[in-house]
Amino acid sequence: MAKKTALITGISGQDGAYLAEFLLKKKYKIIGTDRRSARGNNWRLNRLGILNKILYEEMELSELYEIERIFRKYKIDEVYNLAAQSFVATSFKSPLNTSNITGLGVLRILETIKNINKKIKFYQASSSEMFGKIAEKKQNEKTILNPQSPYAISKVFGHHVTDNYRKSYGIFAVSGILFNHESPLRGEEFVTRKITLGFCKIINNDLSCLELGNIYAKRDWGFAKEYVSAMWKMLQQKKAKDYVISTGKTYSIKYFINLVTNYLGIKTKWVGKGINEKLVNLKNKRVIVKINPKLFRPSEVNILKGNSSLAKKELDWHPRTDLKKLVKIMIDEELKYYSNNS
Ligand code: NDP
Ligand code: GDR
Repeated sequence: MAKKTALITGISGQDGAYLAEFLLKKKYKIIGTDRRSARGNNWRLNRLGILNKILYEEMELSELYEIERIFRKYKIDEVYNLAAQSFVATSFKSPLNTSNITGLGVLRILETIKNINKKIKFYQASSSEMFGKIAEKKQNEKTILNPQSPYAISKVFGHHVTDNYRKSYGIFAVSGILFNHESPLRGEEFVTRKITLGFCKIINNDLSCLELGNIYAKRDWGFAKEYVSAMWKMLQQKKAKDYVISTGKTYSIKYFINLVTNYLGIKTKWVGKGINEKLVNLKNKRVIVKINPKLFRPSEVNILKGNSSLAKKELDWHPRTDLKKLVKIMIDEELKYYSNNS
C-alpha cells in the first residue's frame, strides 16, 4: 500500500512530537507545520530522535493563504490540527489572539479542505476545558459544554465547526475531547511540568520556593504518549465520530505535589490555610511551595473527570499509566536532562 501522508499542525508542541513519533512508526510521511517563531523550538523532536524525519513547512493558523499553499503542495490523507494558543491563563490576557488561532484557525483549515479536497480526513484537538463548570460528575461526549475561559470558548467554536463541516459537507472530520495529558515533553508553563521542573531546581539549589495558584483544582491527568494513539484510531474508524479520552480519575494539584515529594524522598508538611498555605521541607525548615494569588485565574475550572467508555469500546483505547507512574516518568526524565541543560 502507498505510504500515507499526515499533516500535523503544532509539530513543535508536546502532542505534535509524540504523534509524529507514533505515525513514523506506522510508516507515514509527516509534514509538520510550525510558525517561523517556532523554528528554534525543536527540543522535543530532537529528544525523540525524529527531528530529521519530518518535512517542515511554515504555516501560521491566522493566514488562510499559507494554509491553502501547503494543502495544494502535498497530497494529504490525514490532518491533525494540534496547533493552538493552548495555555488557559494566557487566553485571559490575549483573548483575541486565542480566538483567532485556537478558534478561527480550525475553520480556516476546514474551509481549505472543503475547497481543495473533501477526502482529506481531519482531526481536531478538542479539550475537556470545554466542559468548564461541569454539568455531570463524569463528562462524556454528550455532556453539556460550559466553557470558562477564552481558550475554552475558542475550543467550543472549533468543536462545533468540526461537527458542522462533517454534517454539512460530508468531510471525515472528528474531534477528540482529550482530558489533560502530561509528559516530560509538557510545556514548562503547565502545572505538572512547572512542579516537576520546580522540584528539580529546588533539589539542585537553583530555586528556593515554587509559587503556585489554586492547588485545590482537580484534573484527570493521563500520559500524553498514550493519548496520541487515540487521535490516529479516530481517523481509522468507518464512521466519523467524537470521542472523550481520559483516565476517569481526578486528583488535586496538592496531591500531585505530594506524589512528587514522596518520589523524591523529601519529608514535608503542609502548614497554614488559604493563601497562607505553604509546604515546608522538614529537613531544613524551608518553605518550598507557597501560594501566589496572582496565579489564580479570573475564572477557574475546579474539577474535571472524564468518562471514556465509548473510546474503550469502539477504539479499544485504554489508559495504562496511573498518576504515580506518570510522576515517576516525569521526574526521572527531568533529573536526567536537568544537569545537562542548566
Ligand atoms: P502545546 O502548547 O505544547 O503545542 C501547541 C502548538 O501550537 C505548538 O507547536 C505551537 O507553536 C503551535 N502554535 C501556537 N500558536 C500558533 C499559531 N499562531 N500558528 C501556528 N501554530 C501555532 O500543546 P499540546 O501539544 O499540549 O496540545 C496540542 C493540542 O491539543 C492543542 O490544540 C491543545 O489546545 C489541545 N489539548 C491539549 C491537551 C493537553 O492536556 N495537552 C488536552 C486537550 C486539548 P510554538 O512552539 O511556536 O508555540
Ligand atoms: P489546564 O492546565 O488549564 O487544565 O489546561 P494547567 O496545567 O495550566 O492548569 C491545571 C490547573 O492547575 C491550576 N494551577 C496552576 N496552573 C498553572 N499553569 N500554573 C500554576 O502555577 C498553577 N497553580 C495552580 C490551574 O489553575 C488549573 O486549575 C491544559 C492545557 O493543556 C489545555 O490546552 C488543555 O485543553 C487542557 O489542559 C485540557
